[in-house]
Amino acid sequence: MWVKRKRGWEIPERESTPEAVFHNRRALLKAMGAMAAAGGAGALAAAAPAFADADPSAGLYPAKRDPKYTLDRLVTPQKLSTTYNNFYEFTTNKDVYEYSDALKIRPWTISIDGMVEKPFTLGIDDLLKKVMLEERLYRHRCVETWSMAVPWTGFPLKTLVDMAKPLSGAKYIKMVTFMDPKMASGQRAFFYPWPYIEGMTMFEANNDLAFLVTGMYGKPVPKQDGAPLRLALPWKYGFKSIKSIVKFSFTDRQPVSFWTALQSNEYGFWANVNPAVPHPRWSQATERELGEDTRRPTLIWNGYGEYVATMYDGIKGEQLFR
Ligand SMILES: Nc1nc2c(c(=O)[nH]1)N[C@H]1C(S)=C(S)[C@@H](COP(=O)(O)O)O[C@H]1N2
Ligand SMILES: [Mo]
Repeated sequence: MWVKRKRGWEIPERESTPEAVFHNRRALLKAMGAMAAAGGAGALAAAAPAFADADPSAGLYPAKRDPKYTLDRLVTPQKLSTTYNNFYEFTTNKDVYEYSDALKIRPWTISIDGMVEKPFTLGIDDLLKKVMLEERLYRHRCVETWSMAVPWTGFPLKTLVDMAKPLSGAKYIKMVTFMDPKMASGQRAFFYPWPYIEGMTMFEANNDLAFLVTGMYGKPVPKQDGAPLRLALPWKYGFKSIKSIVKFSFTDRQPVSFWTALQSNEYGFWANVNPAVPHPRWSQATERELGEDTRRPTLIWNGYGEYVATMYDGIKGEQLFR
């Protein structure tokens, strides 16, 4: 796929959610007073046709940007990051947005179970009431060598870990995507180990950078990008950032992910970004930023070493970069 960047999309990172839009939307919401959910969503949809879905959480966006997370490149045009996707539940091609409308995002129940004080479930809108949303600019590096830089909205994964009250023996979190082959045609392909699963250590989950995403570009996250709840682990290859999560299980056993189950010699548990360690079938030295025509060098830990590198100091004899 090739898309030429349009001039109008070349916005500096600080303007990706312009103040003006922020204030206008606030004013709009205020003017509507104690608006009915449907009316509010309708008004927002009118203001943002690309996200014209009646989403009951629409009024929570945009959230305040956390200035700690900066980029070394322009924000990827929304048009590109929402039309070039990986979401095998719907298609193995990049035009996921053509199919992902089928994803039903309400009601959406999330289970927290395994090695926790007391397992529980909660709806996405209840979860959204319990957390403080913020916006972060993050880079994303797919193992296939394309990359992007996006303004995610969400909350630290650590917030959910704290809510879950894990037992001291819990060493990992296993995360699971919805399973509904009637809704998601890709899940009818029996040779894939559905449902999509990912995992990380508790140490990684509590890292500042580990972020649960509910929004993108100052609006609820679109279906093709993993609505209503997906992960962003920017120092790891993109496949670790599991979409449309329905379950978090705390465990003392290293989870086997979807990709590891499918092809363990190519996709391992750690999957940290490293330009010096090639994929068995291609180099990881450079990347193609969506919308750009020259490739960039890939950075170790995808440029996030200052946040994450020390977590791996004690880990010896493991394939940390695949
Ligand atoms: N459930 C699920 N999560 C998933 C995937 C998937 O196919 N299914 N693809 C992964 C891959 S390979 C990448 S690169 C990112 C892509 O996220 P994006 O489409 O929002 O850019 O999602 C990850 N999460
Ligand atoms: Mo990916």
